[in-house]
Amino acid sequence: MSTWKDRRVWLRALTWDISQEPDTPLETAEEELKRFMAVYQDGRPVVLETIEEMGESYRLSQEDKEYHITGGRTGILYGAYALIQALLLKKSLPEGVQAPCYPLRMLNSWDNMSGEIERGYAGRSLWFEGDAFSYDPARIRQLGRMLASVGVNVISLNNVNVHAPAQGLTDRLLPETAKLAALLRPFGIRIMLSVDFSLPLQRGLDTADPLDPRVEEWWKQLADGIWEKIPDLAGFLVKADSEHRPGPNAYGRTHAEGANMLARAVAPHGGVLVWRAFVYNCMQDWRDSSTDRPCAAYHIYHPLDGTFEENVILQVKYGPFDFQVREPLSPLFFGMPNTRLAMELQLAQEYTGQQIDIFAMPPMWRELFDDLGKERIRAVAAVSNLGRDDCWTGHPFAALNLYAFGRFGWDPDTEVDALIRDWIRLTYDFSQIEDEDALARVLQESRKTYEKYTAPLGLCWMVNPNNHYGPSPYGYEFQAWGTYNRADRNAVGIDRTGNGTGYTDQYPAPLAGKYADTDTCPEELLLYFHRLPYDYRMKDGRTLIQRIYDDHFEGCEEAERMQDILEKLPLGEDTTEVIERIHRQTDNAREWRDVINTFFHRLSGAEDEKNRKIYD
Ligand code: GCV
Repeated sequence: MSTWKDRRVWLRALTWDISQEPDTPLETAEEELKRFMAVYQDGRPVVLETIEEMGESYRLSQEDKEYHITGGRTGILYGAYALIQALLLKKSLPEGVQAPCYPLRMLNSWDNMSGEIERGYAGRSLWFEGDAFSYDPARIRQLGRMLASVGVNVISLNNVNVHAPAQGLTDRLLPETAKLAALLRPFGIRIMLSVDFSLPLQRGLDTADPLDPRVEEWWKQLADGIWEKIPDLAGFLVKADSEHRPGPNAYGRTHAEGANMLARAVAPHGGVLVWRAFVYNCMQDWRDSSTDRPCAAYHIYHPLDGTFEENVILQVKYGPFDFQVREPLSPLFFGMPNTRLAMELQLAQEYTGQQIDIFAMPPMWRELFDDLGKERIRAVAAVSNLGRDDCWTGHPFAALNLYAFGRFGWDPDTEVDALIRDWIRLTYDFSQIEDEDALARVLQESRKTYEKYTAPLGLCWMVNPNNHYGPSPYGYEFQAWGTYNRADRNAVGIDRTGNGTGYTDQYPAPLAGKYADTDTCPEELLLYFHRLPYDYRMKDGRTLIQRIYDDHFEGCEEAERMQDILEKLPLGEDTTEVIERIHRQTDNAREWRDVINTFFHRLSGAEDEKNRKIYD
């Protein structure tokens, strides 16, 4: 028996332990359907037919007396979960062949082997503790179900900041790494490992120079050994020359030279080399206003477009800063047409409420994908929000973000309201449609609310340094991280147009112009791109400072209204957790409102037109 409480997460009818230890996705599909149909009882058997060439795709059909699933090796399992969800949601079966938009749909865990998770808000690691593997296999299979049921197909196990103990995953602990991979394999999930670029140095070589043939040979041998034990390992994930991690720059080599050397080592095994583009100067002098962090990645990578090996994937965070509440798409998505790109999202709510405050991400992703156009990327990745807590995601509602990530990876045209409602219906037993409507509205609006009471208009970074929760308007202002608002008594923001840091010029023509002009720049991003005086007139005639005050008062009121709504909802076993967290959220919202409003009031001296309470 497992010791954790079996919370339904979203497939509420699938509450059994998957104790049969299936060997293949087909066996998993058979087992899940057998059990589900015993509960569902519509009397129709399910006929499964595997057609290897269909890969991850599937087709569902319903005959008079039976259901049919035709699919490839993993497609058959995706088909099984799709059938179960359609029946649970009382939806008609999808027509025609269903295939994922992106072949790689990756979850990145930032788990340290100590058991701590960097930026983890749902308890400790699901598989590491005390510098060793430590897990309940039944829970790992539940994880497999959860991910496979929405089509996630790769999970990286260890933090991209590879600390010393995790280096053992590729040698001393390799047999155990392989065991965990075997547990996830029947769910069509392949594992990936984060590796340290300087690993050859730790293991006896005197260099990690990517152009030294000994280094390339060393990585080849390492890869051969790993793939011998884990033949379907998805690949390596690398954070190099980023926030003090080692990388090719130490040897005067480019990121392409570094990534390509590793890519050649993993290529014979069909592996990919995922190279993160999160590179900037984290030792900046705040006095230096000519260096602008959002410009950094484009400067480094744009000239390298077209020079990466076929199996390199450049993983780019959605915005050029770092998972802020609102950012424009990174210009790299438009400036690397000859490079395979992955868009990196962050389910872990580092800057978005830490799984205490509600922040449903699908509305934000809808905007990102609409701006992006789905063809510009080849893969999606998301930093995991999972942990050992009973409900997996800290806040029970945060499970929506993982569910939605899988759905977007499969189909980036996913419609948000329908998706949110599917998740609600798979998770809660509401008998009144009003309750579903109320929760759907809370989730839909949650990001706007959070944005209003924290740092609206693209301001970013007014968080407490280090832990990134709660307000601190000058917290990062005199630091080395390159994240400044430069608020003074007259104005706030940074001019990132051609007259300023030139950042807007990194975008292609229509976008560059749109962002550079205050008239056409989306208001939500105004202070991301522009430095403006407090008496600047917004489109609706309000002054900028009034808009800042209004947003903070409104955001806080909205959070308080959310609390009233949630207190009346029949959330079953999630009630205590949700109520406890919404109280913390409203406290947080009040703190943000008062700190930010007071900050700008003191600087600008401008009074609130509505005479609400702003502290001196
Ligand atoms: C894993 C931000 C986070 C770090 C994280 C880093 C990254 O800076 O605060 O915790 O490190 O992003 O994405 O590599």
